Amino acid sequence: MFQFLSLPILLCVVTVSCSEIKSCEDAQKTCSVITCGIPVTNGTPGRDGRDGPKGEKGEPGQGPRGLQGPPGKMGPPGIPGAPGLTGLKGQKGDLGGSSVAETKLANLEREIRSLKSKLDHTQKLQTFSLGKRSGKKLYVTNGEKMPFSKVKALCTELQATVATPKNAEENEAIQGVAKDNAFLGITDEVTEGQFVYVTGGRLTFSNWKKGEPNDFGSGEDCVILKDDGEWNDISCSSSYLAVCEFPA
Ligand code: FUC
Ligand code: CA
Ligand code: CA
Repeated sequence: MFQFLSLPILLCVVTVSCSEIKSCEDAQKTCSVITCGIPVTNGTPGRDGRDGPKGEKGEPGQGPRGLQGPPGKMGPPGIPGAPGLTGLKGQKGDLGGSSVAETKLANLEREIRSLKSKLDHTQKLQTFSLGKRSGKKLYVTNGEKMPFSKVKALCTELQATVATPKNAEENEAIQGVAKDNAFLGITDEVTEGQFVYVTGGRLTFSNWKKGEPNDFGSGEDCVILKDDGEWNDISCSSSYLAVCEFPA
């Protein structure tokens, strides 16, 4: 809506659309077709013209600020920045400010590391000196002869079992270790004539000499590996070589 102009300024009627209405002279400069006339008397005001075009955005108002809207959606991640500068050198540690318990613990830990290292070296040396082969059982003898009960006790003490060949290769390995007749971990003490492993289970391999086992004399419930590799049942109270077996 615009205001009407009063005399002596000429009335102005815009007959073709014009961006803005000022005085008649101004209107003539800017509008395509302008008709001007000299008014005689003030007539009755005309009807309101049509709404003009939307004005430019105004300055921010003076009133109280509205409430802050909710946060917008998170934008995409930015490009990673360049690495930061190297930090400053840290402070020097305290000079032996440890407690008595901490010192003892540190000494014990050092001792454990040392013992582990020595044990590892000893085990390697033993494996080498006994000719231990990877994946193969290890047979060890102290060269002493004793009754079967003593052999069992000795091997148990060593966390081992009495040498027990489960195939020809193992039979030969024990033969190589024992330079004389040696007890095997096999007996028929529980059921006469039924030889079993002392660790449990029926035999899966045997190498009896011809005519053996014969349970000779007052009875023979233990087994020896002879120097030729063959087996004979023999009295458990007789003394023969002790050979212990360690797992593969
Ligand atoms: C054979 C063997 C016996 C014993 C005897 C002297 O009869 O079977 O075990 O060794 O000889
Ligand atoms: Ca027997
Ligand atoms: Ca016999």
